[in-house]
Amino acid sequence: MGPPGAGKGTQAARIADRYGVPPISTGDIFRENVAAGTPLGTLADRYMRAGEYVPDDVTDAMVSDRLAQPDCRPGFLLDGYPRTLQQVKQLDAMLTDLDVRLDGVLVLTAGADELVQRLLDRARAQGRADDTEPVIRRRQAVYLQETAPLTAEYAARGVLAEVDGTGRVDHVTDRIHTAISRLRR
Ligand code: B4P
Repeated sequence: MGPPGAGKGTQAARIADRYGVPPISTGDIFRENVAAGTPLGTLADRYMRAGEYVPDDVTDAMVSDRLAQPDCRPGFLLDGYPRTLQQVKQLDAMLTDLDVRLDGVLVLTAGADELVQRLLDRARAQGRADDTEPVIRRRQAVYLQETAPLTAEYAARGVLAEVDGTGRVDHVTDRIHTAISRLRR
């Protein structure tokens, strides 16, 4: 978890590689569907361009299908899911069905202005449709309202680790490995 631009996608690829599990990014799956012009992509594109979350029922069904695939059997790393309380409930149900335990939840943190700058830099490099300043500010507001409160839920379960997402990418990765070692103890 973490606000837009905190480094979720960047770090998820590295961590998943280290543990030999697939990184499952809801944002990436939506963008793949947009690029392929599927009905799911057409729907998701509307929300993403506005900086809003894609509706829970659509997102939950997509994640459920993905987790049922054989490459997820040894475990998986979720990037950007769950983002709402409803998604937390649905994920709990999916994990129960799969007989899988949630090992931990990592939250990457960084200041709002640094995050906007990162995303504007990415806009220049990659031209993502939702990386314009007004949409970035909206994504930050949605995160604060919908997703930030989930950390209290996971902290109460004793599975949460907050990780400083600022500084060099390698240093953030090192901090994440330390946090994972603590969670596994
Ligand atoms: P995401 O794709 O998850 O987009 P994001 O929040 O911006 O995270 P991302 O992974 O791209 O950014 P990262 O921090 O890695 O979601 C996009 C949209 O999809 C959402 O707004 C929503 O509409 C929809 N969606 C996704 N999941 C959903 C769900 N569960 N429910 C409903 N809707 C959902 O990287 C940002 C930039 O920072 C990169 O350019 C990177 O190079 C840079 N960076 C990373 N680490 C850095 C560091 N340490 N220093 C400097 N730069 C760094």
